[in-house]
Amino acid sequence: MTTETAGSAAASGNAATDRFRQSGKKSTVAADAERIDRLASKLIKAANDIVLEERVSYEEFNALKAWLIKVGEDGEWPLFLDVWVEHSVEDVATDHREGNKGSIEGPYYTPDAPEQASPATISMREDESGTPLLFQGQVRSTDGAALSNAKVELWHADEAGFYSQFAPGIPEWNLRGTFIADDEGNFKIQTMQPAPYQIPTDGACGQLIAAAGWHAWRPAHLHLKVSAPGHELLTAQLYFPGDEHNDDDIATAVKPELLLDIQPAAEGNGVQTTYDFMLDPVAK
Ligand code: MBD
Ligand code: FE
Repeated sequence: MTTETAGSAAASGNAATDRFRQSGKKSTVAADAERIDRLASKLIKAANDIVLEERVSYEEFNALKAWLIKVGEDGEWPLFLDVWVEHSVEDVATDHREGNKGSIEGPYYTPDAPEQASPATISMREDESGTPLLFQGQVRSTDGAALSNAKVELWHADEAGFYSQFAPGIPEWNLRGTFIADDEGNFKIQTMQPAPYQIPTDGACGQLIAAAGWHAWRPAHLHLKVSAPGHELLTAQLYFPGDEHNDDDIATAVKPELLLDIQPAAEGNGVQTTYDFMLDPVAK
């Protein structure tokens, strides 16, 4: 147990770092020296302002250096940036939208999850534990038109708060899938309710959280990418009412519009929820 826990931050961090490298997300932007100068100068100025305002000591400066080195060693740059910065990038990228509010992607998306036509059951272990969750809804355009064959990608943690491909011992596509909605944009997916997620406590990010007296929790959430031809891709997360971390998500990624309405399942055990998505047409 100790060894497993000790290995987990670096293992999931490095998996997230590898995933980023393979994702095709580029490490360069179109070279525009003016823009780079502006952004880098602002970042450097912000750091210097903190040093001067807070009279940062050599001891603190060296602790920062050591910590930044460890963030890289633990592979936790994707985790650090997605937890503490991505929410602002997401706000900027989507504030023109009239359709659904989205939320951050986070570090644990993997593309090309096996495709199934709706209705479907997400890939899970035979003895997957948790509360069965029926997740259904309709994908429409902002003008109200149903989007036939919309695509709903869903990924989330298991009942212990772990993601497949980023924690050991979980089948590759567990609780991950791509679902094709019907002609009316309707989807119906049987899955298992995820648990709240704790940022790994034994890596650099966890060290910062403990040293600062913060908590390491994200509320339980479903991750989604919803798409249809001619429409902007929606990356979102959905949350469960009553979760104690909906109001103090470490990743600042909860929005009121993203709270689900959870009802007892109409058939069988567990719960069900209906959530409709509205996608913005791509601007012409
Ligand atoms: C997660 O599961 C997550 O969604 C984010 C944003 C950051 C860390 C872990
Ligand atoms: Fe997540």
